[in-house]
Amino acid sequence: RQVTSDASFHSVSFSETDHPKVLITGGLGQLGVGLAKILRKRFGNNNVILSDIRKPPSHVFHSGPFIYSDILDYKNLREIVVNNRITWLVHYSAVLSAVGEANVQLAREVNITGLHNILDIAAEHGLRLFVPSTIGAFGPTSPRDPTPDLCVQRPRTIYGVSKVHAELMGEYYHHRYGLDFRCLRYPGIISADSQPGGGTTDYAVAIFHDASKNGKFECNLKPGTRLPMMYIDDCLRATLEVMEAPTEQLRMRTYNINAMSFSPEELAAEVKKQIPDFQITYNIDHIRQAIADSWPMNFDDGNARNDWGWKHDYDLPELVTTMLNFIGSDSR
Ligand code: AKB
Repeated sequence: RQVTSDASFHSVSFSETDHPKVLITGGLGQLGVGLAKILRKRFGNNNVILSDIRKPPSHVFHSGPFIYSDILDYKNLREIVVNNRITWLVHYSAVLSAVGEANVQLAREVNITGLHNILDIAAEHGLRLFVPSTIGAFGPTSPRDPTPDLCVQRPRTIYGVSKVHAELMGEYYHHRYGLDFRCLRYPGIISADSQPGGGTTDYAVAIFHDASKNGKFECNLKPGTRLPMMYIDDCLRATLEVMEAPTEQLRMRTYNINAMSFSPEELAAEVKKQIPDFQITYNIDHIRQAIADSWPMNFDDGNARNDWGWKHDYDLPELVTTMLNFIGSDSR
């Protein structure tokens, strides 16, 4: 706060430092545009900058600040942080699980080298840094039902390895340099108006589009493959909440968050309640199946609930109703 005064009265006006100035990397992925929307509502349109290396669609370009930023280009990143007086950085650039297995070099570059740039810039400029981790940071030797925050983490994907690396590096920078690092392990995120790209949980988004358009869906995971999942609104709210949480509430710097767990056959049964003719068939993608079989089935997020009050709004029935309504109204 800045206290301003003139001859006749004292008034308190809010300086720009009352609101964080946020940069979101990887802003054109599944989550960036949605996060920008809720952060802009809270902190003002001009205080939230979306960035990516791709050209934004016109509705994104016209809805608020957008800039080119390549996380592999340290100088470019530093220039953006300095010129825009950034105070919070949300680091959404990442190559996801299935695409990572098809292109290990790219995943290593973006998810590990890119993260090093982000950590150094954030530490150098005193930023509050959010980096998402994932259920994919666990592996076949982790307890899978449920998976607690602290347990064996030996993932078998480059995506998972890079995310364990991000968790450990962020926590190391926090302890060593005082970096305000905050990290949530997301489950599979389900969204209607943005597409995931190259993940193992993507089927749980595609099913709604195909069910709504064609009344059928070919699933690339086996019927009984149970994975933790969350509706995007819960995920974005959790992200804002952990970013705003007072430091003293954060007993840890990396938390599991969860909403529900289901398998393709359970999801299909719920869709069928609203589209009775809906048919699901299975054509297994063996790479994705092996990944899913090594991931948590249920996710224990008790620490997030106790420490900073995490609570999800959407269970499976609300998720299905919301998704089908959204997609249905969009195509009408
Ligand atoms: C993926 O499937 O790779 C992601 C994730 C769960 O991190 N959606």
